[in-house]
Amino acid sequence: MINQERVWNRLFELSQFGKQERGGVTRISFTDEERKAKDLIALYMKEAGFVVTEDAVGNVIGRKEGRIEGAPAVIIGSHIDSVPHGGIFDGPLGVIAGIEVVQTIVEQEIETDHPIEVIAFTDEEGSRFRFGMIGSRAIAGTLNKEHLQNKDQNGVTIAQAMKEMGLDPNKILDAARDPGTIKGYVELHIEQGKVLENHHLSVGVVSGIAGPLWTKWVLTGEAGHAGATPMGIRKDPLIPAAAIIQYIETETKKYPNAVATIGQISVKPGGVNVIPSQVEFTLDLRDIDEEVRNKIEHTIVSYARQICEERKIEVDISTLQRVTPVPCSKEIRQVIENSCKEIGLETFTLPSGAGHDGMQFKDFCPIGMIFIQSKNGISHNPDEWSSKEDCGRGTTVLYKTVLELAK
Ligand code: HGY
Ligand code: MN
Ligand code: MN
Repeated sequence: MINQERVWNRLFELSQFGKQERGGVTRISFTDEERKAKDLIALYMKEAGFVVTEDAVGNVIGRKEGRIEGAPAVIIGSHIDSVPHGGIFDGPLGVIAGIEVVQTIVEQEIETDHPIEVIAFTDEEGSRFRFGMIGSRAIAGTLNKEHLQNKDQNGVTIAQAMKEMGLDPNKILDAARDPGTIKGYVELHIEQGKVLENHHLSVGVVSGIAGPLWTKWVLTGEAGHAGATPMGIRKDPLIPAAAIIQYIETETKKYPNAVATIGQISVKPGGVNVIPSQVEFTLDLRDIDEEVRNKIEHTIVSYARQICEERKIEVDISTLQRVTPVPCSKEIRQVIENSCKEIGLETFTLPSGAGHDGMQFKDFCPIGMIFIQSKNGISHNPDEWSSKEDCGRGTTVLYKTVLELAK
C-alpha cells in the first residue's frame, strides 16, 4: 500500500525551505524559499509519474490521466506556504500525501476511470497580504484584479509580488477551471486542535469548515504629551481599543463554536512618553454557522462605534477577507468513513475551525476533508507535530477515498 517512510522523509526534506533557527518554518508566498519548495514538489510529482504544470497564479499541478477521455478529475489539494514560524505539517502533509496516493496507484499499475490531480495551491495562509486562498480562488474563478491590490507590510501588492516571481497578474483568469472538469475535491490535513487527541483517535472525518472573517480596525485620536496632558482631556485611541478587544472576547465566548483572535496590533507614533495618535489591529472571527458569525460581528461593531463616539475617537473598520463557512459533502464523507472502516479505524466526525482551500470549491464540486491528530492540538507554532504512523494512516484513508472516487 502507500509508502509511509517516503511521506515522512519528503515532509522533512521539504521543511528545509524556510527552516527557522528555533524550529518550524516561515515560508511566505512569492518568495525564493517558497519557489524552491514548489520546485521540490514538482520534482516529487515527476518522480511519481505525473504530468506537471504551473498555472497563472503559480499553483503547482500534477495530473494523471484516467481511462475515460474528458472525464472530470478528482482533485487532491493543499498548500506549502506557511504562517510566520509555523509548523512543518500544516499544508505540506496534504500535498505530499496526495503525491504518495498517485505514486502508489502508478506503482501498482491501477487504472482509474477519472483523472486525478494533486495541487499545491499558492498562498493559502494569507500571511503576507492578509488575504489568503489566492491559488484556490483563481481556480474557482473568483480571484479578481482588486484582490491583487492587497499590500504586504512593505507596501508590495500581490500583483507586484507575482511579477517578481515571473507571473503575469493580467493572466489570473487563465487559471479558472470549468466546474464540469472537477468531480470532487479531497484534502488531508492536520486537525490543528485537540479533539482527536482527546478521543485518542488518529483520523477524523470533517463535517464542515468554519469561515474566517478578517477585519482591520483603525482607531484615531490625538497624540499628546504623556506628562503634561491630564487624563480627562485626552483623545487616546488605545483605551477604547483595549475595551473593544475585551468586549470581543466576552461576546464571542457566548457561542460554543465561535472563536476570535487579535493577531496583529500596532500603536503610532509609538513613543514611551507619547499618547498614541492611532491604533491598528486585526480581528479573525470564525464560526461554523455564518449567522452566528454575522451576529457577533454586528454586536461588536455597534459597541465599538458607540464607545468611540463617546470618546470622540474615529474608528474605521475594513474587511480583509470574508469566507463563507462550507459543509462537506455527505457522499464524500461516506466514502471517507468507509475507507476508515476498511483499515480498522473508528469513524469520528468533527468540524474544522481552521479554514482550507476546499472552501473555494463550494460552488464547484463536492468537497471532503480528512484530519489526523495534532499533538497537544498545537499548530501555527514550531511545536506542531503529528506522528509518522498517523501521517501514514491519514495517507492510507486518502488513498482508499481517492481510489473510490476516481474508479
Ligand atoms: O487560518 C486558517 O484557518 C488556515 O490556517 N489558513
Ligand atoms: Mn494554517
Ligand atoms: Mn493549512
